[in-house]
Amino acid sequence: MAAVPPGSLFLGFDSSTQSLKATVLDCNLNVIQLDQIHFDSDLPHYKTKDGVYRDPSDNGRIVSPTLMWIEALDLVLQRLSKSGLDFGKVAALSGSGQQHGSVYWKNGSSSLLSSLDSNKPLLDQFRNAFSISESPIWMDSSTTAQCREIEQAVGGAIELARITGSRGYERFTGPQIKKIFQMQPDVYNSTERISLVSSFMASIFAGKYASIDHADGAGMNLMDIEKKTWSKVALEATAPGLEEKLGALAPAYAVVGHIAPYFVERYKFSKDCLVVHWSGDNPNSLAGLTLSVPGDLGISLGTSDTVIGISSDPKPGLEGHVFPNPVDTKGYMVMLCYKNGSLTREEVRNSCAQSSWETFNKLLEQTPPLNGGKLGFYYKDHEILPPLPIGFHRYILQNFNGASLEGVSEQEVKEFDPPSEVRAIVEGQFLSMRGHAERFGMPVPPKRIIATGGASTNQSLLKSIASVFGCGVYTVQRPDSASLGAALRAAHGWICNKNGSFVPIANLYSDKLEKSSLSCKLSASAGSDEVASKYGVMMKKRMEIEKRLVEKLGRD
Ligand code: XUL
Repeated sequence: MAAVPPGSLFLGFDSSTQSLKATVLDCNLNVIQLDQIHFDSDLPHYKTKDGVYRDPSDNGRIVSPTLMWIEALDLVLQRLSKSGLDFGKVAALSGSGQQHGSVYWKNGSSSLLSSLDSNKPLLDQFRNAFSISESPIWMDSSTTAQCREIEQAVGGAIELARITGSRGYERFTGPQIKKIFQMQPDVYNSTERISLVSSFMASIFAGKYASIDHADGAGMNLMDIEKKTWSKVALEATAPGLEEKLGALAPAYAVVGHIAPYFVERYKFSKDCLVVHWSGDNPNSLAGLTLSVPGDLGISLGTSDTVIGISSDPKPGLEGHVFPNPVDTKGYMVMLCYKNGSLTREEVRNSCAQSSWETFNKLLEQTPPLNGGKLGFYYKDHEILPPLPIGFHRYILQNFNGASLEGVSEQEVKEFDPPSEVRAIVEGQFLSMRGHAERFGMPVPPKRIIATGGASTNQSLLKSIASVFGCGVYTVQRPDSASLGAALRAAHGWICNKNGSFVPIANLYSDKLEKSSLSCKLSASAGSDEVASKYGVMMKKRMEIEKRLVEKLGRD
């Protein structure tokens, strides 16, 4: 295996919903520098709220300004440079993008990409590069009709899941493209290339269109997950002439090319610096958490909450998603995704805990596990899993003792007292994860859970996960596993490239995991088996109520 030259650095980015982060790893895989641009506060002129625009005139339409991501890129590089990073030492860079979001390059933009003027900021040069200035993102839920049309055209929801790893989902890029093709055919026709957020950012660094990688490509309802090629039937069901606009797919560990002269001249990168394909945030987190054992579950608590695991024989169905593993040639990752994550916890914190996490945690700790049978469903935004509209629903279970559901009935109530409300949202979110993970065939109980994402620094939340799932909860040193994973993947891509063929990622860290920034530690010990078993009973009731809510209120 090629050795990394001493002193080399690897740079990873995470272009997420609310921010652009950067993580720098040294050749011993230790984080030596971090920076972050927060869209709302660092780039206030875009007037985003939580990094997005919610369009009140179009039910469920949620977008972000594409140029904001470009301006953030110049800004984060300036900050890294000011804090002393020697870009000349970066051997390779890669990144993570919020999954599913898409960028529409106007006809003629490829020549623009390859001829950037290093005397000018990126923003000035890309102002006219896009046929759509507001990128649809993963929070969008305005494409239910397109999802059903695509499912029908390929032979049903199950068939679409069998081919592409997921049934039709509103936020997935295929339905988003279909909506644009149907509503704005001129815009579609004036688009020469469609990128995901991940391949869009990689394209800027490489100065040419970068491929969509297999892992993020699986989040589009367009890729055949077994063959790792575009699925003809899904393409045809979506829009004409689409394959040409998407370009070829590539493995996440492959190299796009050398960094563009713009960055060599403006930021003093070495011209040998490699740009490794970017991928989605969840695939990058899988890499950053070094998830490699089928009994491990990753839980990411961020703008979205996700549950991720690995599998060699996944069974795509009507729930959950299957993506190729970004750091393996054969395996897959399985995932559940919730739209109501941190922003919804924050809303309950603001209404019940004086906008303070400290108070929120106190209220959580002062209430007993199982919350005296109180169960809540909290959707500040249209939820993905289950597919329910905005709304809060609260129930009290009568005659609930945790042993069985015999004689247990539920009574709907309008509100809970603040401490119960806090416990109800937390337990509700984790019970839903446990219930759906079990139904999707993920390991329950898991051998261990590795938690990540901004809210994984909250010890009270970690304790609740441990007691709902009945297993130990581990954390890595840094909660931002997506940008850490991207930096690690940059190193992986560099090694694969120098080696001339794929190298298992574990070869990079097998002898130094404990001493590197990738090591994880036990943060909350497993709760008691008795409590976990009672949660199991409560979870069954929750799944029953959820089914009824979906029948009554759900999309589809
Ligand atoms: C995954 C999903 C979210 C976004 C958040 O399917 O929609 O987790 O990737 O950035």
